[in-house]
Amino acid sequence: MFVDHVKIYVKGGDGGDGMVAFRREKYIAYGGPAGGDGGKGADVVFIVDEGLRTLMDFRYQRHFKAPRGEHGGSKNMHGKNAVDVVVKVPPGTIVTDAEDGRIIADLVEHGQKAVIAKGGRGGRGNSRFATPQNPAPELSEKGEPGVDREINLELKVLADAGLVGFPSVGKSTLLSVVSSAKPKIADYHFTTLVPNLGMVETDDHRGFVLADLPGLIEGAHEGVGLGHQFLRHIERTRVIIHVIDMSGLEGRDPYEDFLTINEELEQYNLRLTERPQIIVANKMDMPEAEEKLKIFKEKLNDDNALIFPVSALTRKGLDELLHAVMDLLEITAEFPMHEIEEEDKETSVLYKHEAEAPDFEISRDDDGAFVLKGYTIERLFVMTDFNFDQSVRKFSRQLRGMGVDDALRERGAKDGDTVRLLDFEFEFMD
Ligand SMILES: Nc1nc2c(ncn2[C@@H]2O[C@H](COP(=O)(O)OP(=O)(O)OP(=O)(O)O)[C@@H](O)[C@H]2O)c(=O)[nH]1
Ligand SMILES: [Mg+2]
Repeated sequence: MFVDHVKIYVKGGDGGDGMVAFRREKYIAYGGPAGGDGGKGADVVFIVDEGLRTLMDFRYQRHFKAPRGEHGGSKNMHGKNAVDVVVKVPPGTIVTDAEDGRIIADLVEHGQKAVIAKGGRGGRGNSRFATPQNPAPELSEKGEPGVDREINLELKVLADAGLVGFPSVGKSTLLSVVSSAKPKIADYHFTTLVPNLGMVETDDHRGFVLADLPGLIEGAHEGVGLGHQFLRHIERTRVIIHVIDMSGLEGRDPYEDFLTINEELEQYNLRLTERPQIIVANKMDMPEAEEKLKIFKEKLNDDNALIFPVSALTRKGLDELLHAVMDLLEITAEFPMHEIEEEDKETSVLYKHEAEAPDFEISRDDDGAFVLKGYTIERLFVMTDFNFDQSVRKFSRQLRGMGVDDALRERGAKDGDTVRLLDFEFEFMD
């Protein structure tokens, strides 16, 4: 089964909690703080494995949760960092955020890696909060929650050249005779339902990857036939091989076919028509083909067009065709698909929460309570250990520093009003 689209859920591991502990030593009445930091939560990491060809495995496993870091211990013991969860994906996998469609990673080469859901850092133990004013703090942080999100995986086959044309013109037959691929071949339309890939080796030992696509018909861009859905697989191809049935056996005019398919490629707005095209006049073994080819060339009236008369059945003309494709590939630059910005490339992962969102937002509940929301403020909240007064005091200082108090006052909050944050409620104090 060819699975080229799937939505999954990923979550980085939470960081381990920091600890509150004190040294206990003989003859020392009050030992200093000795609570260790929590370990880092694991990342969910994707790695390209060229042995994979589809996203089928994701059909059965759609949740990937990385383990949390170990909690910090006494005697300043640092909690262990959790081991990353590594997930294999096929080359050509594009990862986007399911919420806003933004590209998280574009995984192309074998061994290429990207962190898809970052684990949280460990909370700091009380040793780290010691100051001359507060040498024995009863205060520690909980671990930072790992990033979680829904993502879409999309597979785009990585072919150098793609076969396009009407159904039954012989695209699959062509692929089957120039590579070891074994696509289904039959004399009815839409035999090919999903793309097939083949590795082609020319007799002078050059090679390229060739994709055979389901046939196109007029109106494909409006969803007629199999529609455009598979054209995205040739977005990355550098050369388009346009196959035309020159036998005229199905009663269509080869030149009209040529125009129709090009119009469909044009309608699919990924600049497919800007790529070099090689025209394959197939089924030249048939009686009417020579005459039809002559008429085709007259109508086309383009001396620069690359036209190769072949017969996929008798294999005539194939070497010349393959050499021409190879020559063209060698001088055609890769087609840039989407410009991932330079700075993004470096990490290949975006943390939009951290990057863009405001620290907090205020709204009102039906009962008049003020509600605080936002990634930064919620993270601060979940990292606070409310069992310790000092932690609670630190939390309220941090809120004040963020401008929460002022903002609440501006929204009309009065002494004693209720303020909500996640599942926590407190009174506003002016
Ligand atoms: N006479 C002749 N018949 C051919 C040639 N190439 C392919 N055919 C026949 O044309 C029919 C369709 O071939 P396919 O390779 O399945 O065509 P396709 O373009 O892949 O068709 P779809 O997958 O339906 O889009 C089959 O019956 C083939 O045997 C050729 O060079 N000469
Ligand atoms: Mg086919």
